[in-house]
Amino acid sequence: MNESTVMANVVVDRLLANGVTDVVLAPGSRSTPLALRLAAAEREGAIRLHVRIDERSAAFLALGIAKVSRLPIAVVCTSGTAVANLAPAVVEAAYAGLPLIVISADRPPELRGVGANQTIDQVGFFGQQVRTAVDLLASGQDAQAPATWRKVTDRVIHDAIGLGHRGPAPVQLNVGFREPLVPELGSGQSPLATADISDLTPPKVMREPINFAVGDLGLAEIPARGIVLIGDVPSPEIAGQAMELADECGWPCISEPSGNALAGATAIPAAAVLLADEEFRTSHAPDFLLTVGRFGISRPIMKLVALADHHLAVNVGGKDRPDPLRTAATILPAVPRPPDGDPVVGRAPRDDRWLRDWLTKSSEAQQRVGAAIADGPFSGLAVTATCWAGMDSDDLIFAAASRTVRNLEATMTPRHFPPWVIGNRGTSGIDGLVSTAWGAAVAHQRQSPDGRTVAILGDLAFLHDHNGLLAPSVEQRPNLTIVVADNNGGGIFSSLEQGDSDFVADFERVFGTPHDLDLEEIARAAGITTTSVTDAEQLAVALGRDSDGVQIIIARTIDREAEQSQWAGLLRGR
Ligand SMILES: Cc1ncc(C[n+]2csc(CCOP(=O)(O)OP(=O)(O)O)c2C)c(N)n1
Repeated sequence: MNESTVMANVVVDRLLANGVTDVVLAPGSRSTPLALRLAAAEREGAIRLHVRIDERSAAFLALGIAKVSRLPIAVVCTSGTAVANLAPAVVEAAYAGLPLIVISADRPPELRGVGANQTIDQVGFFGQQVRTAVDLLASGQDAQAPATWRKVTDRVIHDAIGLGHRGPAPVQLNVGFREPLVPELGSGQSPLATADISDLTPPKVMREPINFAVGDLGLAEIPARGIVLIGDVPSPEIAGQAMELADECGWPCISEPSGNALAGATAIPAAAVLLADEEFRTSHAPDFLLTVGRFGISRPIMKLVALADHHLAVNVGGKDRPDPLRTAATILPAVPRPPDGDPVVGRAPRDDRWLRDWLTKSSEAQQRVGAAIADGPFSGLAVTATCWAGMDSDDLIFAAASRTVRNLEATMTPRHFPPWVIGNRGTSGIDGLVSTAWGAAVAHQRQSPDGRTVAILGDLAFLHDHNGLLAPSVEQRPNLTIVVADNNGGGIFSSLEQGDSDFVADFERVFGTPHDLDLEEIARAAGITTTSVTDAEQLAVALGRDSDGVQIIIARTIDREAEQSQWAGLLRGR
Protein backbone atom coordinates (compact mmCIF):
# COMPACT_ATOMS: atom_id res chain seq x y z
CA MET A 1 0.00 0.00 0.00
CA ASN A 2 1.47 3.38 -0.92
CA GLU A 3 2.33 5.93 1.72
CA SER A 4 -0.43 8.46 1.00
CA THR A 5 -3.06 5.74 1.21
CA VAL A 6 -1.65 4.59 4.55
CA MET A 7 -1.62 8.17 5.86
CA ALA A 8 -5.21 8.81 4.83
CA ASN A 9 -6.32 5.50 6.33
CA VAL A 10 -4.68 6.38 9.63
CA VAL A 11 -6.34 9.80 9.73
CA VAL A 12 -9.83 8.51 8.89
CA ASP A 13 -9.52 5.54 11.22
CA ARG A 14 -8.53 7.80 14.12
CA LEU A 15 -11.55 10.00 13.43
CA LEU A 16 -13.75 6.91 13.70
CA ALA A 17 -11.98 5.61 16.78
CA ASN A 18 -12.42 8.96 18.52
CA GLY A 19 -16.15 9.10 17.89
CA VAL A 20 -16.31 11.54 15.00
CA THR A 21 -19.73 10.73 13.53
CA ASP A 22 -19.83 13.07 10.54
CA VAL A 23 -17.33 14.37 8.02
CA VAL A 24 -18.01 17.05 5.43
CA LEU A 25 -15.91 16.81 2.28
CA ALA A 26 -15.40 19.21 -0.60
CA PRO A 27 -13.97 17.52 -3.68
CA GLY A 28 -10.38 18.00 -4.82
CA SER A 29 -7.37 16.16 -6.13
CA ARG A 30 -4.76 16.40 -3.39
CA SER A 31 -7.32 15.15 -0.88
CA THR A 32 -8.00 12.01 -2.97
CA PRO A 33 -6.61 9.49 -0.44
CA LEU A 34 -8.89 10.92 2.26
CA ALA A 35 -11.92 11.06 -0.03
CA LEU A 36 -11.55 7.40 -1.02
CA ARG A 37 -11.14 6.23 2.58
CA LEU A 38 -14.13 8.31 3.67
CA ALA A 39 -16.27 6.91 0.87
CA ALA A 40 -15.32 3.39 1.99
CA ALA A 41 -16.13 4.24 5.61
CA GLU A 42 -19.52 5.60 4.60
CA ARG A 43 -20.26 2.49 2.55
CA GLU A 44 -19.61 0.36 5.63
CA GLY A 45 -21.88 2.54 7.75
CA ALA A 46 -18.97 3.66 9.91
CA ILE A 47 -19.39 7.38 9.28
CA ARG A 48 -21.84 9.84 7.80
CA LEU A 49 -20.29 11.64 4.88
CA HIS A 50 -21.62 14.94 3.52
CA VAL A 51 -20.30 16.45 0.30
CA ARG A 52 -20.41 20.11 -0.71
CA ILE A 53 -18.86 21.98 -3.63
CA ASP A 54 -18.17 25.24 -1.80
CA GLU A 55 -15.68 24.87 1.07
CA ARG A 56 -17.10 27.85 2.95
CA SER A 57 -20.53 26.21 3.00
CA ALA A 58 -18.95 22.82 3.78
CA ALA A 59 -17.24 24.21 6.87
CA PHE A 60 -20.40 25.93 8.12
CA LEU A 61 -22.36 22.72 7.54
CA ALA A 62 -19.84 20.92 9.78
CA LEU A 63 -20.12 23.75 12.31
CA GLY A 64 -23.91 23.39 12.42
CA ILE A 65 -23.67 19.64 13.02
CA ALA A 66 -21.09 20.21 15.78
CA LYS A 67 -23.20 22.92 17.38
CA VAL A 68 -26.25 20.72 17.83
CA SER A 69 -24.62 17.31 18.34
CA ARG A 70 -21.85 18.76 20.53
CA LEU A 71 -19.56 16.19 18.93
CA PRO A 72 -16.29 16.77 17.06
CA ILE A 73 -17.00 17.11 13.34
CA ALA A 74 -14.40 17.18 10.56
CA VAL A 75 -14.27 19.11 7.31
CA VAL A 76 -11.89 17.86 4.62
CA CYS A 77 -10.65 19.89 1.67
CA THR A 78 -7.94 20.05 -0.95
CA SER A 79 -4.97 22.44 -1.03
CA GLY A 80 -4.86 26.13 -2.00
CA THR A 81 -7.70 28.62 -1.71
CA ALA A 82 -9.97 25.73 -0.70
CA VAL A 83 -8.35 25.97 2.74
CA ALA A 84 -8.83 29.74 2.91
CA ASN A 85 -12.56 29.27 2.29
CA LEU A 86 -12.86 27.45 5.61
CA ALA A 87 -11.72 30.49 7.58
CA PRO A 88 -15.10 32.08 8.45
CA ALA A 89 -16.43 28.88 10.02
CA VAL A 90 -13.14 28.31 11.86
CA VAL A 91 -13.40 31.80 13.35
CA GLU A 92 -17.00 31.22 14.44
CA ALA A 93 -15.98 27.86 15.94
CA ALA A 94 -13.14 29.55 17.84
CA TYR A 95 -15.33 32.20 19.45
CA ALA A 96 -18.28 29.88 20.04
CA GLY A 97 -16.02 27.09 21.34
CA LEU A 98 -16.94 24.31 18.92
CA PRO A 99 -14.93 21.18 18.04
CA LEU A 100 -14.41 21.75 14.30
CA ILE A 101 -11.58 19.62 12.89
CA VAL A 102 -10.09 21.01 9.68
CA ILE A 103 -8.25 18.41 7.63
CA SER A 104 -6.47 20.16 4.79
CA ALA A 105 -4.67 18.18 2.12
CA ASP A 106 -1.32 19.58 1.03
CA ARG A 107 1.66 18.75 -1.12
CA PRO A 108 4.71 17.15 0.49
CA PRO A 109 7.47 19.51 1.76
CA GLU A 110 9.61 19.30 -1.40
CA LEU A 111 6.75 20.80 -3.46
CA ARG A 112 5.99 23.70 -1.14
CA GLY A 113 7.29 27.21 -1.77
CA VAL A 114 8.50 26.36 -5.28
CA GLY A 115 5.54 27.47 -7.37
CA ALA A 116 3.87 24.06 -7.55
CA ASN A 117 0.31 24.28 -8.81
CA GLN A 118 -2.48 25.04 -6.29
CA THR A 119 0.01 25.17 -3.44
CA ILE A 120 -0.03 27.82 -0.73
CA ASP A 121 1.53 28.23 2.67
CA GLN A 122 -1.35 26.64 4.54
CA VAL A 123 0.06 25.17 7.75
CA GLY A 124 -1.01 27.56 10.47
CA PHE A 125 -3.11 29.53 7.98
CA PHE A 126 -5.78 30.00 10.66
CA GLY A 127 -3.32 31.60 13.06
CA GLN A 128 -4.55 32.05 16.60
CA GLN A 129 -8.09 31.00 15.61
CA VAL A 130 -7.23 27.31 16.05
CA ARG A 131 -6.03 25.66 19.23
CA THR A 132 -3.66 23.39 17.34
CA ALA A 133 -2.23 23.36 13.82
CA VAL A 134 -0.20 20.28 12.96
CA ASP A 135 1.50 19.19 9.76
CA LEU A 136 1.39 15.46 9.11
CA LEU A 137 4.26 14.64 6.80
CA ALA A 138 5.04 11.72 4.59
CA SER A 139 8.22 10.14 5.88
CA GLY A 140 9.59 7.90 3.16
CA GLN A 141 10.30 4.40 4.37
CA ASP A 142 10.14 4.98 8.13
CA ALA A 143 8.35 1.93 9.52
CA GLN A 144 7.44 3.80 12.70
CA ALA A 145 5.65 6.56 10.80
CA PRO A 146 2.07 5.18 10.99
CA ALA A 147 2.29 4.91 14.77
CA THR A 148 3.43 8.54 14.95
CA TRP A 149 0.66 9.69 12.59
CA ARG A 150 -1.84 7.89 14.79
CA LYS A 151 -0.61 9.64 17.92
CA VAL A 152 -0.49 13.05 16.28
CA THR A 153 -3.98 12.67 14.81
CA ASP A 154 -5.35 11.57 18.19
CA ARG A 155 -3.81 14.58 19.86
CA VAL A 156 -5.34 16.97 17.33
CA ILE A 157 -8.80 15.43 17.77
CA HIS A 158 -8.45 15.53 21.57
CA ASP A 159 -7.47 19.19 21.38
CA ALA A 160 -10.67 19.85 19.42
CA ILE A 161 -12.80 18.01 21.96
CA GLY A 162 -11.03 19.91 24.73
CA LEU A 163 -9.39 17.09 26.68
CA GLY A 164 -6.98 18.77 29.05
CA HIS A 165 -8.36 22.17 28.04
CA ARG A 166 -11.33 24.29 29.05
CA GLY A 167 -13.87 23.28 26.42
CA PRO A 168 -13.83 22.52 22.70
CA ALA A 169 -12.08 24.55 19.97
CA PRO A 170 -11.26 24.29 16.26
CA VAL A 171 -8.03 22.63 15.13
CA GLN A 172 -6.16 22.08 11.87
CA LEU A 173 -4.56 18.85 10.71
CA ASN A 174 -2.64 19.51 7.51
CA VAL A 175 -1.67 16.37 5.62
CA GLY A 176 1.11 16.43 3.02
CA PHE A 177 0.37 13.74 0.47
CA ARG A 178 3.04 12.52 -1.97
CA GLU A 179 1.95 10.92 -5.26
CA PRO A 180 0.56 8.42 -6.03
CA LEU A 181 -2.67 9.66 -4.50
CA VAL A 182 -4.74 6.57 -5.33
CA PRO A 183 -4.15 3.04 -4.03
CA GLU A 184 -2.32 0.59 -6.30
CA LEU A 185 -4.75 -1.46 -8.36
CA GLY A 186 -5.62 -4.70 -6.64
CA SER A 187 -3.96 -3.68 -3.36
CA GLY A 188 -7.32 -3.80 -1.57
CA GLN A 189 -8.21 -1.68 1.43
CA SER A 190 -7.20 -2.32 5.00
CA PRO A 191 -10.21 -2.93 7.25
CA LEU A 192 -11.61 0.10 9.03
CA ALA A 193 -10.62 0.63 12.66
CA THR A 194 -14.21 0.28 13.72
CA ALA A 195 -17.35 -0.41 11.78
CA ASP A 196 -19.93 0.71 14.30
CA ILE A 197 -19.91 4.28 15.53
CA SER A 198 -22.77 3.58 17.91
CA ASP A 199 -20.34 1.62 20.12
CA LEU A 200 -18.29 4.72 20.80
CA THR A 201 -18.95 7.15 23.57
CA PRO A 202 -16.93 10.24 22.77
CA PRO A 203 -15.30 12.02 25.68
CA LYS A 204 -17.26 15.07 26.83
CA VAL A 205 -16.22 18.03 28.91
CA MET A 206 -18.70 18.17 31.77
CA ARG A 207 -19.72 21.41 33.39
CA GLU A 208 -21.12 20.76 36.82
CA PRO A 209 -22.32 23.76 38.83
CA ILE A 210 -19.69 25.03 41.25
CA ASN A 211 -19.58 26.54 44.70
CA PHE A 212 -18.13 29.98 45.09
CA ALA A 213 -17.45 32.23 48.03
CA VAL A 214 -19.13 35.63 48.19
CA GLY A 215 -15.90 36.85 49.77
CA ASP A 216 -14.43 36.64 46.26
CA LEU A 217 -16.62 39.62 45.45
CA GLY A 218 -15.78 41.56 48.58
CA LEU A 219 -19.36 41.01 49.81
CA ALA A 220 -20.62 39.70 53.14
CA GLU A 221 -23.66 38.14 51.47
CA ILE A 222 -25.27 38.03 48.08
CA PRO A 223 -27.55 41.06 47.68
CA ALA A 224 -31.28 40.64 47.23
CA ARG A 225 -31.38 42.94 44.21
CA GLY A 226 -29.70 40.55 41.83
CA ILE A 227 -30.16 39.87 38.12
CA VAL A 228 -29.19 36.88 36.02
CA LEU A 229 -28.44 37.63 32.36
CA ILE A 230 -28.01 34.63 30.12
CA GLY A 231 -26.22 35.03 26.83
CA ASP A 232 -25.33 32.29 24.37
CA VAL A 233 -25.17 28.89 26.06
CA PRO A 234 -24.17 25.59 24.49
CA SER A 235 -26.47 23.24 26.38
CA PRO A 236 -29.82 22.92 28.14
CA GLU A 237 -27.95 21.87 31.30
CA ILE A 238 -26.26 25.26 31.60
CA ALA A 239 -29.47 27.17 30.84
CA GLY A 240 -31.23 25.02 33.46
CA GLN A 241 -28.59 25.68 36.11
CA ALA A 242 -28.81 29.43 35.52
CA MET A 243 -32.63 29.45 35.67
CA GLU A 244 -32.57 27.39 38.85
CA LEU A 245 -30.20 29.86 40.48
CA ALA A 246 -32.42 32.81 39.45
CA ASP A 247 -35.57 31.05 40.72
CA GLU A 248 -33.99 30.10 44.06
CA CYS A 249 -32.72 33.62 44.69
CA GLY A 250 -35.79 35.43 43.37
CA TRP A 251 -33.67 37.23 40.79
CA PRO A 252 -35.14 38.41 37.49
CA CYS A 253 -33.77 36.25 34.69
CA ILE A 254 -33.04 38.01 31.39
CA SER A 255 -32.24 35.74 28.49
CA GLU A 256 -30.93 36.41 25.03
CA PRO A 257 -32.62 34.08 22.50
CA SER A 258 -29.83 31.49 22.51
CA GLY A 259 -29.67 31.70 26.32
CA ASN A 260 -32.83 29.59 26.25
CA ALA A 261 -33.70 30.65 29.77
CA LEU A 262 -37.27 31.95 29.70
CA ALA A 263 -38.86 28.87 31.26
CA GLY A 264 -38.41 29.78 34.93
CA ALA A 265 -40.68 31.65 37.36
CA THR A 266 -38.52 34.78 37.24
CA ALA A 267 -38.22 35.05 33.44
CA ILE A 268 -38.15 38.60 32.04
CA PRO A 269 -39.20 38.46 28.39
CA ALA A 270 -38.91 41.51 26.11
CA ALA A 271 -36.11 42.80 28.33
CA ALA A 272 -34.59 45.07 25.68
CA VAL A 273 -37.93 46.82 25.17
CA LEU A 274 -38.44 47.14 28.91
CA LEU A 275 -34.93 48.44 29.56
CA ALA A 276 -35.20 51.13 26.91
CA ASP A 277 -37.17 52.93 29.64
CA GLU A 278 -34.34 54.94 31.18
CA GLU A 279 -36.27 55.78 34.31
CA PHE A 280 -36.90 52.12 35.08
CA ARG A 281 -33.38 51.13 34.14
CA THR A 282 -31.64 53.58 36.41
CA SER A 283 -33.98 53.00 39.33
CA HIS A 284 -33.53 49.23 38.94
CA ALA A 285 -29.79 48.99 38.60
CA PRO A 286 -28.83 45.66 40.18
CA ASP A 287 -26.55 45.37 43.19
CA PHE A 288 -25.42 42.04 41.83
CA LEU A 289 -25.32 40.75 38.27
CA LEU A 290 -24.50 37.24 37.16
CA THR A 291 -23.94 36.82 33.43
CA VAL A 292 -23.69 33.42 31.81
CA GLY A 293 -21.97 33.00 28.45
CA ARG A 294 -21.27 35.56 25.77
CA PHE A 295 -23.87 38.34 25.78
CA GLY A 296 -24.39 41.74 24.18
CA ILE A 297 -27.18 41.73 21.61
CA SER A 298 -29.14 44.75 22.83
CA ARG A 299 -27.92 48.19 23.79
CA PRO A 300 -30.51 48.75 26.56
CA ILE A 301 -29.39 45.52 28.24
CA MET A 302 -25.75 46.55 27.96
CA LYS A 303 -26.63 49.83 29.66
CA LEU A 304 -28.04 47.84 32.56
CA VAL A 305 -24.85 45.77 32.75
CA ALA A 306 -22.85 48.99 33.01
CA LEU A 307 -24.95 50.03 36.02
CA ALA A 308 -24.44 46.84 38.06
CA ASP A 309 -22.54 47.22 41.33
CA HIS A 310 -21.01 43.76 41.31
CA HIS A 311 -20.72 41.63 38.23
CA LEU A 312 -19.81 37.98 38.16
CA ALA A 313 -19.42 36.36 34.73
CA VAL A 314 -19.54 32.69 33.81
CA ASN A 315 -17.44 31.54 30.89
CA VAL A 316 -19.17 28.64 29.15
CA GLY A 317 -16.56 28.23 26.40
CA GLY A 318 -15.13 30.01 23.40
CA LYS A 319 -12.08 32.14 22.85
CA ASP A 320 -12.78 35.36 24.75
CA ARG A 321 -13.65 36.01 28.36
CA PRO A 322 -17.33 37.04 28.24
CA ASP A 323 -16.94 40.48 29.80
CA PRO A 324 -17.39 43.06 27.01
CA LEU A 325 -17.66 46.08 29.32
CA ARG A 326 -14.79 44.91 31.56
CA THR A 327 -17.08 45.10 34.57
CA ALA A 328 -16.74 41.54 35.90
CA ALA A 329 -14.99 41.14 39.23
CA THR A 330 -14.55 37.41 38.66
CA ILE A 331 -14.91 35.00 35.77
CA LEU A 332 -16.16 31.59 36.85
CA PRO A 333 -15.75 28.37 34.84
CA ALA A 334 -19.33 27.20 35.55
CA VAL A 335 -22.66 28.41 36.92
CA PRO A 336 -22.67 28.77 40.71
CA ARG A 337 -24.86 26.38 42.65
CA PRO A 338 -28.03 27.87 44.19
CA PRO A 339 -27.15 29.07 47.68
CA ASP A 340 -29.81 27.04 49.45
CA GLY A 341 -28.19 24.93 52.14
CA ASP A 342 -24.70 25.82 51.05
CA PRO A 343 -22.77 27.66 53.75
CA VAL A 344 -19.99 28.63 51.36
CA VAL A 345 -22.22 30.85 49.28
CA GLY A 346 -24.56 32.15 51.94
CA ARG A 347 -28.27 32.59 51.42
CA ALA A 348 -29.41 35.44 49.23
CA PRO A 349 -32.10 37.43 51.03
CA ARG A 350 -35.14 37.73 48.76
CA ASP A 351 -36.68 41.07 47.91
CA ASP A 352 -40.11 40.23 46.53
CA ARG A 353 -40.84 43.82 45.56
CA TRP A 354 -37.73 43.83 43.36
CA LEU A 355 -38.85 40.75 41.48
CA ARG A 356 -42.46 41.94 41.28
CA ASP A 357 -41.39 45.25 39.73
CA TRP A 358 -39.45 43.46 37.05
CA LEU A 359 -42.19 40.95 36.30
CA THR A 360 -44.84 43.68 36.07
CA LYS A 361 -42.79 45.90 33.79
CA SER A 362 -41.78 42.96 31.64
CA SER A 363 -45.38 41.92 31.20
CA GLU A 364 -46.27 45.49 30.16
CA ALA A 365 -43.42 45.50 27.64
CA GLN A 366 -44.63 42.18 26.26
CA GLN A 367 -48.15 43.54 25.89
CA ARG A 368 -46.82 46.54 23.98
CA VAL A 369 -44.92 44.24 21.62
CA GLY A 370 -48.00 42.04 21.19
CA ALA A 371 -50.21 45.04 20.43
CA ALA A 372 -47.71 46.50 17.96
CA ILE A 373 -47.72 43.21 16.07
CA ALA A 374 -51.48 42.63 16.24
CA ASP A 375 -52.37 46.16 15.15
CA GLY A 376 -49.39 46.73 12.91
CA PRO A 377 -48.20 45.72 9.46
CA PHE A 378 -46.29 42.55 8.53
CA SER A 379 -42.81 43.22 9.93
CA GLY A 380 -39.79 41.24 11.06
CA LEU A 381 -41.29 41.26 14.56
CA ALA A 382 -44.43 39.58 13.22
CA VAL A 383 -42.23 36.98 11.51
CA THR A 384 -40.38 35.95 14.67
CA ALA A 385 -43.56 36.07 16.77
CA THR A 386 -45.36 33.77 14.31
CA CYS A 387 -42.45 31.33 14.15
CA TRP A 388 -42.13 31.23 17.95
CA ALA A 389 -45.86 30.60 18.39
CA GLY A 390 -45.88 27.87 15.74
CA MET A 391 -43.10 25.72 17.13
CA ASP A 392 -43.03 22.90 19.66
CA SER A 393 -40.67 21.85 22.40
CA ASP A 394 -38.92 19.27 20.23
CA ASP A 395 -38.24 21.86 17.51
CA LEU A 396 -35.09 23.87 16.93
CA ILE A 397 -34.91 27.54 15.92
CA PHE A 398 -31.82 28.91 14.23
CA ALA A 399 -31.84 32.72 14.44
CA ALA A 400 -29.64 34.88 12.22
CA ALA A 401 -27.64 37.82 13.50
CA SER A 402 -28.87 41.36 12.74
CA ARG A 403 -32.54 42.30 13.21
CA THR A 404 -33.74 38.69 13.41
CA VAL A 405 -32.17 37.83 16.75
CA ARG A 406 -33.37 41.13 18.24
CA ASN A 407 -36.87 40.61 16.87
CA LEU A 408 -36.88 37.14 18.39
CA GLU A 409 -35.62 38.49 21.71
CA ALA A 410 -38.63 40.84 21.81
CA THR A 411 -41.19 38.24 20.77
CA MET A 412 -40.18 35.11 22.70
CA THR A 413 -42.92 34.61 25.24
CA PRO A 414 -42.13 32.43 28.27
CA ARG A 415 -43.05 28.79 27.88
CA HIS A 416 -42.41 25.84 30.14
CA PHE A 417 -41.29 23.69 27.23
CA PRO A 418 -40.04 26.04 24.53
CA PRO A 419 -38.20 25.12 21.35
CA TRP A 420 -34.41 25.28 21.64
CA VAL A 421 -32.82 28.36 20.05
CA ILE A 422 -29.35 28.60 18.55
CA GLY A 423 -27.45 31.08 16.40
CA ASN A 424 -23.91 31.82 15.30
CA ARG A 425 -23.30 34.06 18.28
CA GLY A 426 -19.53 33.51 18.46
CA THR A 427 -18.87 36.35 16.04
CA SER A 428 -22.40 37.30 14.89
CA GLY A 429 -21.54 36.90 11.22
CA ILE A 430 -24.24 36.94 8.58
CA ASP A 431 -22.16 34.47 6.56
CA GLY A 432 -22.62 30.72 6.29
CA LEU A 433 -26.05 30.78 7.90
CA VAL A 434 -27.95 28.62 5.40
CA SER A 435 -25.23 25.98 5.77
CA THR A 436 -25.03 26.21 9.56
CA ALA A 437 -28.80 25.83 9.77
CA TRP A 438 -28.67 22.87 7.38
CA GLY A 439 -26.03 21.18 9.55
CA ALA A 440 -28.01 21.96 12.70
CA ALA A 441 -31.09 20.39 11.09
CA VAL A 442 -29.14 17.25 10.16
CA ALA A 443 -28.06 16.78 13.78
CA HIS A 444 -31.40 17.83 15.26
CA GLN A 445 -33.34 15.36 13.13
CA ARG A 446 -31.13 12.59 14.45
CA GLN A 447 -31.71 13.61 18.07
CA SER A 448 -35.41 14.50 17.77
CA PRO A 449 -36.91 12.58 14.84
CA ASP A 450 -40.33 14.17 15.48
CA GLY A 451 -38.92 17.68 15.68
CA ARG A 452 -38.11 20.11 12.93
CA THR A 453 -35.67 22.98 12.43
CA VAL A 454 -36.78 26.46 11.43
CA ALA A 455 -34.09 28.96 10.46
CA ILE A 456 -35.07 32.64 10.45
CA LEU A 457 -32.77 34.77 8.29
CA GLY A 458 -32.70 38.31 6.95
CA ASP A 459 -32.56 38.63 3.18
CA LEU A 460 -28.89 39.68 3.07
CA ALA A 461 -27.92 36.80 5.33
CA PHE A 462 -29.86 34.45 3.03
CA LEU A 463 -28.19 35.81 -0.08
CA HIS A 464 -24.75 35.70 1.55
CA ASP A 465 -24.90 31.90 1.75
CA HIS A 466 -27.32 30.94 -0.97
CA ASN A 467 -24.50 28.66 -2.12
CA GLY A 468 -25.46 26.65 0.94
CA LEU A 469 -28.63 25.59 -0.90
CA LEU A 470 -26.66 24.00 -3.72
CA ALA A 471 -26.14 20.56 -2.22
CA PRO A 472 -25.28 17.79 -4.69
CA SER A 473 -28.41 15.84 -5.61
CA VAL A 474 -27.73 12.72 -3.51
CA GLU A 475 -27.07 14.66 -0.32
CA GLN A 476 -29.45 14.40 2.63
CA ARG A 477 -32.24 17.00 2.72
CA PRO A 478 -32.99 17.38 6.43
CA ASN A 479 -36.29 18.63 7.83
CA LEU A 480 -35.42 22.32 7.56
CA THR A 481 -37.65 25.31 6.91
CA ILE A 482 -35.83 28.54 6.10
CA VAL A 483 -37.95 31.63 6.72
CA VAL A 484 -36.46 34.69 5.07
CA ALA A 485 -37.65 38.02 6.49
CA ASP A 486 -37.24 39.98 3.27
CA ASN A 487 -37.06 43.73 3.82
CA ASN A 488 -34.86 44.22 0.77
CA GLY A 489 -31.58 45.09 2.48
CA GLY A 490 -29.86 45.45 5.83
CA GLY A 491 -32.57 46.59 8.23
CA ILE A 492 -30.36 46.77 11.29
CA PHE A 493 -28.46 49.79 9.97
CA SER A 494 -31.58 51.96 10.18
CA SER A 495 -31.47 51.50 13.95
CA LEU A 496 -27.86 52.67 14.25
CA GLU A 497 -26.36 56.16 14.15
CA GLN A 498 -25.72 55.95 10.41
CA GLY A 499 -29.50 55.68 9.99
CA ASP A 500 -29.88 59.32 11.12
CA SER A 501 -31.13 61.86 8.61
CA ASP A 502 -27.62 63.42 8.47
CA PHE A 503 -26.41 60.46 6.43
CA VAL A 504 -29.46 59.94 4.26
CA ALA A 505 -27.66 60.80 1.02
CA ASP A 506 -25.30 57.83 1.29
CA PHE A 507 -27.34 55.48 3.45
CA GLU A 508 -28.96 53.22 0.87
CA ARG A 509 -25.83 52.90 -1.23
CA VAL A 510 -23.36 51.93 1.51
CA PHE A 511 -25.55 50.49 4.31
CA GLY A 512 -29.07 49.59 3.23
CA THR A 513 -27.87 47.85 0.04
CA PRO A 514 -31.27 47.02 -1.47
CA HIS A 515 -30.94 44.24 -4.05
CA ASP A 516 -34.47 44.21 -5.50
CA LEU A 517 -34.08 40.50 -6.18
CA ASP A 518 -36.88 37.98 -6.23
CA LEU A 519 -35.65 35.58 -3.57
CA GLU A 520 -38.27 33.04 -4.55
CA GLU A 521 -36.64 32.71 -7.96
CA ILE A 522 -33.22 32.29 -6.38
CA ALA A 523 -34.49 29.57 -4.07
CA ARG A 524 -36.33 27.81 -6.90
CA ALA A 525 -33.18 27.88 -9.03
CA ALA A 526 -31.62 25.75 -6.30
CA GLY A 527 -34.46 23.27 -6.73
CA ILE A 528 -36.05 23.96 -3.36
CA THR A 529 -39.77 24.14 -2.65
CA THR A 530 -40.51 27.79 -1.98
CA THR A 531 -43.53 29.89 -1.11
CA SER A 532 -43.96 33.60 -0.48
CA VAL A 533 -46.18 35.05 2.22
CA THR A 534 -47.29 38.61 2.86
CA ASP A 535 -48.97 38.40 6.25
CA ALA A 536 -48.69 36.56 9.55
CA GLU A 537 -51.66 34.31 8.85
CA GLN A 538 -50.18 33.08 5.59
CA LEU A 539 -46.87 32.52 7.36
CA ALA A 540 -48.54 30.46 10.09
CA VAL A 541 -50.28 28.33 7.45
CA ALA A 542 -47.06 27.84 5.47
CA LEU A 543 -45.19 26.88 8.64
CA GLY A 544 -47.92 24.43 9.58
CA ARG A 545 -47.65 22.51 6.31
CA ASP A 546 -45.98 19.12 6.59
CA SER A 547 -42.54 19.03 5.11
CA ASP A 548 -39.86 16.43 5.55
CA GLY A 549 -37.18 18.09 3.46
CA VAL A 550 -35.78 21.57 2.95
CA GLN A 551 -38.34 24.26 2.18
CA ILE A 552 -38.12 28.03 2.02
CA ILE A 553 -40.70 30.62 2.97
CA ILE A 554 -40.07 34.14 1.75
CA ALA A 555 -41.82 36.50 4.16
CA ARG A 556 -42.23 39.76 2.25
CA THR A 557 -42.32 42.25 5.07
CA ILE A 558 -42.83 46.01 5.15
CA ASP A 559 -39.86 48.11 4.13
CA ARG A 560 -36.93 48.85 6.42
CA GLU A 561 -38.03 52.38 7.21
CA ALA A 562 -41.45 51.21 8.37
CA GLU A 563 -39.83 48.45 10.45
CA GLN A 564 -37.57 50.99 12.07
CA SER A 565 -40.47 53.24 13.02
CA GLN A 566 -42.28 50.25 14.55
CA TRP A 567 -39.20 49.47 16.65
CA ALA A 568 -38.63 53.12 17.55
CA GLY A 569 -42.23 53.36 18.75
CA LEU A 570 -41.74 50.32 20.98
CA LEU A 571 -38.53 51.67 22.46
CA ARG A 572 -40.16 55.02 23.14
CA GLY A 573 -42.86 53.16 25.04
CA ARG A 574 -45.57 53.65 22.43
C1 LIG B 1 -19.92 38.26 7.38
C2 LIG B 1 -20.53 39.54 7.82
N1 LIG B 1 -20.48 40.60 6.99
C3 LIG B 1 -21.04 41.77 7.36
C4 LIG B 1 -21.65 41.89 8.57
C5 LIG B 1 -22.24 43.22 8.97
N2 LIG B 1 -23.70 43.15 9.00
C6 LIG B 1 -24.36 43.03 10.15
S1 LIG B 1 -25.98 43.02 9.96
C7 LIG B 1 -25.87 43.22 8.30
C8 LIG B 1 -27.11 43.35 7.46
C9 LIG B 1 -27.95 42.12 7.51
O1 LIG B 1 -29.08 42.28 6.73
P1 LIG B 1 -30.21 41.18 6.72
O2 LIG B 1 -29.60 39.84 6.80
O3 LIG B 1 -31.10 41.43 5.56
O4 LIG B 1 -30.96 41.38 8.09
P2 LIG B 1 -31.82 42.62 8.64
O5 LIG B 1 -30.87 43.58 9.26
O6 LIG B 1 -32.59 43.24 7.55
O7 LIG B 1 -32.66 41.97 9.67
C10 LIG B 1 -24.54 43.27 7.91
C11 LIG B 1 -24.09 43.42 6.52
C12 LIG B 1 -21.67 40.75 9.41
N3 LIG B 1 -22.24 40.75 10.60
N4 LIG B 1 -21.12 39.59 8.99
